Order: sequence, then C-alpha cells, then structure tokens
Amino acid sequence: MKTLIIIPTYNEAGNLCPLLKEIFMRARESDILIVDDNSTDGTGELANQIHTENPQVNVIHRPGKLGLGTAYLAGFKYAIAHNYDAAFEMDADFSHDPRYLPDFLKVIEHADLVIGSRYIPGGDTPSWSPVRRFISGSGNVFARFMLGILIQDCTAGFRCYRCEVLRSVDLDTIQSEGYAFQIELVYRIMKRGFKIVEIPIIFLDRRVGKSKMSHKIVTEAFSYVIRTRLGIGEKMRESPSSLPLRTLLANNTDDGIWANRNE
Ligand SMILES: Nc1nc2c(ncn2[C@@H]2O[C@H](COP(=O)(O)OP(=O)(O)OP(=O)(O)O)[C@@H](O)[C@H]2O)c(=O)[nH]1
Ligand SMILES: [Mg+2]
Repeated sequence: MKTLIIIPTYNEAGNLCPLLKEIFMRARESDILIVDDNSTDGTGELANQIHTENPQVNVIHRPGKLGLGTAYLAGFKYAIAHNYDAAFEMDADFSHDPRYLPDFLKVIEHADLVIGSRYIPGGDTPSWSPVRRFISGSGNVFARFMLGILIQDCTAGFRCYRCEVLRSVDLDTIQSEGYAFQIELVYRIMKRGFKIVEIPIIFLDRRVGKSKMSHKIVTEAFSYVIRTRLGIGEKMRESPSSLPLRTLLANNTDDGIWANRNE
C-alpha cells in the first residue's frame, strides 16, 4: 500500500531530524509530507535540505501560521493528487510515537480509518496533569454522547485514512481546526458507514519545543459539537438525526483492537 505520512510543523526544528529517522526505521516504504507554516526557527529550510537528500520527503510551504486543520487538508489533497492509498496524520513533537506505525500499517489493510486511541485498554496519557486528563476525557465523552459517536477517542490526532475515504468526505467544506477538526472528520466518516478501528497508543508529552495548544481550540470543539447537534448552518446535512438507528456496533476484538462499523 502506497502511504504518505503528513506532518504539520510550526517551529519543530529540534524534533524534525530525529523524528524522520525514527519514522524511516519503522515505516521504510512510506513517504513523508511536511506542511510548514513559515516557522521562525528554520524548520522550513531544514525540511528543504532533507528533501534534497531524500526525495521520499516532500515539503509544502505556506506563508504563515494558518492552523493545523488547513495544514492537514493541504496534505490530504496532496495525497489524493499523488495517488496514495493511505495518509497519516502525525504530530512532529514525538507525542505520536513512531513505534506504532507498523500497527497502523497492518490494521489499515482491513479498515478505512485507523485511530491511535488513548482511551481503550492499552492506551494512556501518563504524563498529563489531572486537569488536562479531565478536559480531554470529558470533551470526548461530550462529543460522543452528543453526536452518537461510539469511537472512544474522537479527538485523537494520530490517524491513518484510506484516501478513498478522504475523497468521499468533501474536504472543501471542512472549516474546523484543532480538536473540532478531528471530531468533524470522524463524525463524517462514521456517517458514511466506513470501517473505523482504534488501536491503543501511549501518548507522551512533546520532547522539545513549545505547545501550540490554546483555549480557543477547546472552545471551538465544544462549539462545533453543539452546532452540529442542533443542526445549525451547513453542518445540517451532517446532523445526527440522519443517522441510522442501528448505526454502530462496538467490538472489543481479541487482539485488543476496537472496531466500530455500520452494519
Ligand atoms: N503547519 C502547521 N502546523 C502546526 C500549527 N499549529 C501546530 N502545528 C503542528 O501540529 C502539531 C501539534 O501541535 P502541538 O503544539 O504539539 O499541539 P498539541 O499536540 O495539540 O498540544 P500539546 O499536547 O501541548 O503538544 C505539531 O507538529 C505542530 O508543530 C499550524 O498552525 N500550522
Ligand atoms: Mg503536541
């Protein structure tokens, strides 16, 4: 399967080289796309230099910090245009440990979307404070309950999509960023009846560099869930009232993988 690992970067110069080295140790055949937003620490130039040494690594440069959601959308469109079979979302800060890549690659052979989940047996967030755990955990419960999503970790950002799934979700109508972006994509994909599988991951804090997390990202996620539940605006087409009643079956399979699918 021809796969692309999309890595959005904003000031990740300290992480980039060690990360790419570890990725190639685990997923030698995959190509990498860095989407850099004119980082001020030289990440973009570093990415160019890596590209000249290794054409398996490509770079999209954008003029300024335009947000994580649009960075992934640019990456997805690149994956579709270049005929990849599957595309990963992966952070540059080592929170998404490359050691899980072989698990994703195995499971995507039989799934449409694979999510690295912190909230199924075997998954964890050991370095988070109780407050951060509470915000993420309650946000997930809220989104799942309001939108009828039976995925345990719908804000997770370590994912592998089949490109045919990305083709089907009308990427141009997605406007969310941050957590809302992840919820919106999983919700749309679930509604179209694709097979979504969660695999456990241990999510660690970034090794070096600064977080770009903000209160705005959390507020946006709550707002997206409420607007979608109420069927406000364009999201009406995606409203939960159009979900088939027997939408999802959650199976905790023998190998510790949770599968959700329309049946
Ligand atoms: N291209 C691009 N990348 C971004 C932008 N904001 C964040 N990123 C990248 O997206 C990934 C996730 O950002 P983080 O700062 O780690 O945010 P987070 O993972 O939600 O928060 P932490 O848990 O605190 O690390 C990293 O690879 C960032 O460099 C942006 O506006 N544009
Ligand atoms: Mg991070």
